[in-house]
Amino acid sequence: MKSIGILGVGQAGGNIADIASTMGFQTALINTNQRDGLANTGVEKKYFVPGYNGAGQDRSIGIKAVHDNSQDLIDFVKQSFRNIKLLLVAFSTDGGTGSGMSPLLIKLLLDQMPGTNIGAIAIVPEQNVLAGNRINAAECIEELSKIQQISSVFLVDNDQIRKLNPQSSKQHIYHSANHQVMAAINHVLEVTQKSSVYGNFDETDLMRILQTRGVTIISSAEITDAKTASDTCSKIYQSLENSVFCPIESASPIRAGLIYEGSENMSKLINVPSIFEKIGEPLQLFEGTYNSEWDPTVTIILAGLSFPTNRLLSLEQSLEKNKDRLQNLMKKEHTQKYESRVSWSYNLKPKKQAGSLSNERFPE
Ligand SMILES: Nc1nc2c(ncn2[C@@H]2O[C@H](COP(=O)(O)OP(=O)(O)OP(=O)(O)O)[C@@H](O)[C@H]2O)c(=O)[nH]1
Ligand SMILES: [Mg+2]
Repeated sequence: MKSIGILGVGQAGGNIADIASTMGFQTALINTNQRDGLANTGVEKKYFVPGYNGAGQDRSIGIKAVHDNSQDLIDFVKQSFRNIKLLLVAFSTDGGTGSGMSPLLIKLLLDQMPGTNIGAIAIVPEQNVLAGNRINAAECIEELSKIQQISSVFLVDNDQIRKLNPQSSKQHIYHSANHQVMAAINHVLEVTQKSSVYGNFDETDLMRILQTRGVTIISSAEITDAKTASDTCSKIYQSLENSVFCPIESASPIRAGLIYEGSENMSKLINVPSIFEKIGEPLQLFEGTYNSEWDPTVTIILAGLSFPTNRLLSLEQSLEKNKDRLQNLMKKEHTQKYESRVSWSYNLKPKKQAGSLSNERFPE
């Protein structure tokens, strides 16, 4: 049984939980919309919030759904996962259900499941989403970043997939992002089950890293073509740049993991100080070295990173730029009306037909 559980909230969260099920993770999902959740056939345990039919991108509906059903939600989560060391709550930050429910739900679960570490897999939307989605994402990420006891937050960046495949369909971007994040987490968890005489990276090491509060990123670099230690460093940086996660912006991991799988010969090209020269030396580093005949690969886990201000600023900037127009749009919803230029003609209608609905425009 894997020691990490995946709880999907909302449609994107359910899709991630679905993929996690195929990899053997314990999974469950929560949604306000039954139809969305039922499509995730790989996930057996499902909770549909009674009386709701989606949140229509309105975070306050997601928040209310948690407030009104908190005990049932907590019971559902407790019953759904057995002996896990880390629960990752997966959701998109820019819809209504996952974005509204998840930060509050994580806070409740941290209170009610004291022995379990709880982190998040939060999806950051593409650049081309509209204002309402950007507002949701900004609010959700701010709330998430303020949770005191939270473990790793993985920020899955849909834009990263778009960057590498500009012509892709939305479905392809979503599927690819979901698959890559779960494959990355699955890979580091599976490494902890292998044994090595050279240096084991065990489950305690992994949990120590993933318990760290802040943003976490995992990436793997294949180093077959590397000739020097500096080539290896470049390949690692490149893999961090192109991973499914928001790229790192500031050199400040608190804890890190470095896993090498490959031939002994190639392992000579790994120079730890030079790898961390640019990234910044962490407080603790957990290493694992595994001999294998596969292509030599270096996997790096960086935890305790800061939230990527520039990436999030790029989401917020267009709101800032259009502030007046957006405020006017909001005002318009309540003030707009149509004034006919032929209102003088209303008096021409015969009085009798006005019936009981006659109003001041049609005085008796
Ligand atoms: N990576 C990824 N992103 C997704 C997926 N599905 C939706 N998204 C993203 O999530 C946003 C929509 O969020 P949903 O998860 O559908 O929203 P929800 O939580 O179900 O909330 P409501 O539909 O408003 O009730 C989109 O704008 C995308 O950014 C997915 O499967 N994978
Ligand atoms: Mg939905």
